Amino acid sequence: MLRPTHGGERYELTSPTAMPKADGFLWNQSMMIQVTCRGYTTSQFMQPEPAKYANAPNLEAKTFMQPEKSYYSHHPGRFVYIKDEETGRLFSAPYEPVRGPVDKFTFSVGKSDIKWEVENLGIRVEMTLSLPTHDIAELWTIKVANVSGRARKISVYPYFPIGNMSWMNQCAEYREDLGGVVASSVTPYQKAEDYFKNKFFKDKTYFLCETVPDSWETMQLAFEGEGGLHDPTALKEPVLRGGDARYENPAAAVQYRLALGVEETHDLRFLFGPAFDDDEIRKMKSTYLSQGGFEKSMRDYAEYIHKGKGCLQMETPDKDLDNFVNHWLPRQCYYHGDVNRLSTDPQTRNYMQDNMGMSFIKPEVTRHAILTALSQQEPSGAMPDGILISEGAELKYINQIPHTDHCVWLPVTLQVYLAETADYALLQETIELRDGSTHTVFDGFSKAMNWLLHERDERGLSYIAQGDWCDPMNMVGYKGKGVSGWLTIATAYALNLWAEVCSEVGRPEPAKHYRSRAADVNAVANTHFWDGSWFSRGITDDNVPFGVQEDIEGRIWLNPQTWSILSGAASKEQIAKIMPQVEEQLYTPYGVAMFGPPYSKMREDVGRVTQKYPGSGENASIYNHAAIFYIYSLYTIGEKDKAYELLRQMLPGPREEDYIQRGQLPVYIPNYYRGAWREYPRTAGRSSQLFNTGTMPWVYRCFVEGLCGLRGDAEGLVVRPQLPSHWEGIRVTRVFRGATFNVAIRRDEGVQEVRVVQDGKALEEPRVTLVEKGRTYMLEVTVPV
Ligand code: CEZ
Repeated sequence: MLRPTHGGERYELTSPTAMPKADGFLWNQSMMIQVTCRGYTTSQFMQPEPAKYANAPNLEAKTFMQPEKSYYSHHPGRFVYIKDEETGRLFSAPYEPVRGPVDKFTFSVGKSDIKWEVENLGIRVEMTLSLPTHDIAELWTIKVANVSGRARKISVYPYFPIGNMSWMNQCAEYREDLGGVVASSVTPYQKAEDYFKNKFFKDKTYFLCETVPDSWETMQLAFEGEGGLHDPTALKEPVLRGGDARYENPAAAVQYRLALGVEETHDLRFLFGPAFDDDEIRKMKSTYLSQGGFEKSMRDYAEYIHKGKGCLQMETPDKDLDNFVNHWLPRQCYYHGDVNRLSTDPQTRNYMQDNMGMSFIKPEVTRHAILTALSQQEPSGAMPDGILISEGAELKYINQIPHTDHCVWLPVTLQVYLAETADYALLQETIELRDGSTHTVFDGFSKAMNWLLHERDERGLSYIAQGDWCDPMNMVGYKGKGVSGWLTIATAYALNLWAEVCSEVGRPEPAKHYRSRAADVNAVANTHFWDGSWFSRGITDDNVPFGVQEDIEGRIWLNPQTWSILSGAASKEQIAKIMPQVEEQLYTPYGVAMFGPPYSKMREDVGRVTQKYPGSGENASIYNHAAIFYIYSLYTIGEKDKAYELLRQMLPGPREEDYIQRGQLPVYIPNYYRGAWREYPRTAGRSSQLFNTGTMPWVYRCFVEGLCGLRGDAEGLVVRPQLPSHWEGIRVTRVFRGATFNVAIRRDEGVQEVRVVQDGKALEEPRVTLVEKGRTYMLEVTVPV
């Protein structure tokens, strides 16, 4: 039903019904598209805010990308109907809208294209979707083949609904001069000043045909008629009516009447996308809409995607895991770091972490992001809720709600960047702030740390305001008093990380200062948050501790435990108490839950998080971002088996039941899998299908630094692998500071500690120093059993 193919370059699913929401996504710096195996599609482009060129048939609310999207029969999608002209029988590819059984089905997700192969009624349809590298458009190839062994007469009808473009103005017609359907609209607005903003919007949607069709229809209702989408009325006639749409929902439907000999094939190419005017449409057509244009574009795009291949390839006994790490993990990290989730004002914590992942792919991007973020720091040292990354951008949605954790992510990101690059010169760069004043990166970091220290109550606990890492935890501290257990502990961690950098750059005084402040913070965290067997999540405005033994819901939260391991707030003895509690209360067959038990109703002193559906979103799902923090912390204390076990659960499969339960291909990690495993086992494990998540850089980090143990420091590459104990050995190729390391790691009963032989010579300590750019190193590593 599901398998990797082409050496792991693709994943194929051979059923359209087993995992109906299974999907793939493509992106470039101006757009993204997510398509399901059945042909439903969500696409958007930036102008500069996200906009659509294929819409739902009703008025859609504008929002950010949501988890667990529902698809319905009229959902936007890209479809092809095939009609047997001799019998009148119909089917559609990929599967919707006809939904009839098909003889053969393959949905094949590649890194730079998505394909389907569908066979029915003796006709094979191959559909391929690709994107340009820079422009906004979809490149579609539709190939039909007669595999029935006799001559056939068929009609091929691509059907690309355009939906409700605007309540002010929308229409469509077939344009012979341009060679396709062009729908036009006016983005609705009311304020006069918006007219000037919207004036240059790409308000047209075009569907261009390389081969002139025999007929067309541009009005959705006329196409569908009374028959419904599974049996459209227009397809009953020999040809489409050639109608226009006048303030009616547009659709692009065209017909090709083909006579196909035995084994004969026919290739069709289409271009679908938004444009400002006819000139732009003409330009897109001449650039792309030809066999040569498609081939060139697909080569360029594949090259662009290939630039995100990352710094780690591994060969382990776990082939499915290798496949993910070698192919799909860097791709998803690259997506986040390269386009910042296609947002103009990414949340500061997301911006930092998405760019932290770029350290493993294109570290210069991380560097740039650190500088950009710091240039928006406030004079107080506070970081804003979002970072504005395009002209005219404004803080929207969640970025209008005050969250107090943003400064924490600065040293977290810096640590990964420095480990990868040792670029300590970054700290001496001068930053110009919004008010025109300047300071160095070093000072910016210190101010951010001072701000974290300042924003604490008389007990020394960090205020939460209307949220910390947990966005919807908005009512713990909205009256100004509530404090976050996690943030207090995370502050200690951030201070320690920063202290470490201070020492590395020869600044012992601040190093000492921040280290001792971190110790103070850890101490107060212990006084106020240690609840006997775990750390609580916080104390509300009304001085009520929560995430404690007495709580029936929201009793134990993962983040404070994780970060207490990282910050040093938890002693060895405490960790020994915490871990069994996490296992008992939070482990599920699909990974570790973010907290438990789920809230079943609003808790007004915790907030919106308690109103999410139990087991979904932040309400006690297996929220992978929180899970990966925990896994990372396990690697920092050498818990390699537990870390591996949880890391493995982050991926769907490899058992078939697991794939079906999660409903997702292992080509990305979603932001969550449903939790509430005890309460609602039927839905537990189900993927959110949302590929936007801060999880990815940490997953990368867990493989690089944890499992493979190949982390950089100021002098070179430290070797400290942490293989799960049932593995004999692995092979790794690690690209690091321009050099390539071919590493063979194996277990050996004879060694007490990690030993490294570099190009035949035993090293005194497990670290390669003076790494030379361009050189290839061979390392033989033995690790104790
Ligand atoms: O958003 C994510 C945020 O992008 O939720 C994380 C947070 O750390 C990330 O920065 C945990 O709260 O209800 C909400 O507002 C939610 O917070 C969501 O928007 C959530 C989405 O699932 C998007 O990924």
